[in-house]
Amino acid sequence: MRRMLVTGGAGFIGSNFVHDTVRSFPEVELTVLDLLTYAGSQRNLDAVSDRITFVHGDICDSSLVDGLVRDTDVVVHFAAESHVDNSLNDPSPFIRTNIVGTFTLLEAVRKHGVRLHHISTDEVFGDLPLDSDDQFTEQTAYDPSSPYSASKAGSDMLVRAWVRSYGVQATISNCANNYGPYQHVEKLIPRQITNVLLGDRPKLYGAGDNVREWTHVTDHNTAVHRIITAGRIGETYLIGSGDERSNRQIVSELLTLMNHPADAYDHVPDRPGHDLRYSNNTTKLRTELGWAPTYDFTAGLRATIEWYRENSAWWKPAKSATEAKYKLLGR
Ligand code: NAD
Ligand code: TDX
Repeated sequence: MRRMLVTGGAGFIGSNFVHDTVRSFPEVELTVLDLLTYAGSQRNLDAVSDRITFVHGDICDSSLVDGLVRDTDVVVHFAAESHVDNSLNDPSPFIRTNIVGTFTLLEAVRKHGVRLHHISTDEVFGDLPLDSDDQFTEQTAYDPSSPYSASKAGSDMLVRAWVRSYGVQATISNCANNYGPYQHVEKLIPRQITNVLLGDRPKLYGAGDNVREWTHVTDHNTAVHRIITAGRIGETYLIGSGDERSNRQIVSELLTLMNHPADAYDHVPDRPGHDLRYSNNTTKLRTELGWAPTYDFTAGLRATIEWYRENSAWWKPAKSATEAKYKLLGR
């Protein structure tokens, strides 16, 4: 698999994946296809611009996608509308990009016999009770809550159907919440770090009891590389670190790391349909493919805070528009 097409490679996880691939697999010829929506920036790829081919375009553009897929050995599909709050506000781009875009890629890989790895989320399974040790597994029934997770569930179902009916060579991974450099300031951790850096207070939805499992983006991408090289075709793999925290714990921890009182946050109205808890059982990935996360959460959070402190020129242009959107939503 010498030639790799990465969709959504100018976004958060995709750009980290491109950086990691250039570093760890220098023999791979990388092409990035990205529409550069509000969530993507070519600047995220500045450090590797001489090592990749960048194509500005839409995964729903079937002739563009067909030509790119024809000339590749593997497609790693990150491109998506990724933010739950945006999907609640306006679901239409989620249906288009996440469902029609994935369909467009599937038709191209089917035609050209190209391997596909589809990046998905644990949100397709719905949520787990707060006061339990329950976990999602690869067998958990899909039960999405938001337009975002429903559109991702739809895309996963298309991939499964194309594997079964057309013999497409595809794998799927469902990861829990990621954190790390280059994450858009709309997401929980960057939003609160940048609020504190600007002298504003973190904003917790509702009581802040909802629990997420936090995986460093590099650990996620290491798992993706393992699946591309050693995963079994047609299989789904769950990815997650095991580091579960309530949103209140996250915000308190980052306030403490930034030398502020641990309770210097505000409560804001809750997200409609807010999933309570996510937790992935990663036994399959660990035992079959020998993957294990390497990041300690507190060390990873500290490094992420430093990254945002040192890269204000990267996030400041998006910050005021993002907060204006939240203001309209009352959050
Ligand atoms: P992101 O929003 O940061 O980046 C998405 C990228 O896709 C952007 O560069 C954007 O320009 C591009 N894009 C959007 N629509 C496009 C289109 N029609 N054609 C081409 N490119 C388009 O997202 P992210 O957080 O990096 O998530 C990447 C993938 O990982 C998504 O599929 C998401 O569902 C999944 N995921 C994310 C997380 C997380 O915590 N962020 C966790 C699990 C899974
Ligand atoms: O300001 C905030 N305050 C707050 O309490 C924001 C932005 C979020 N939250 C809460 C909502 C969630 O319980 O924090 C939690 C995390 O929120 P997000 O960062 O919006 O992530 P989430 O909705 O959990 O989804 C993320 O993980 C799964 C990604 O955005 C998805 O793309 C991925 O599939």
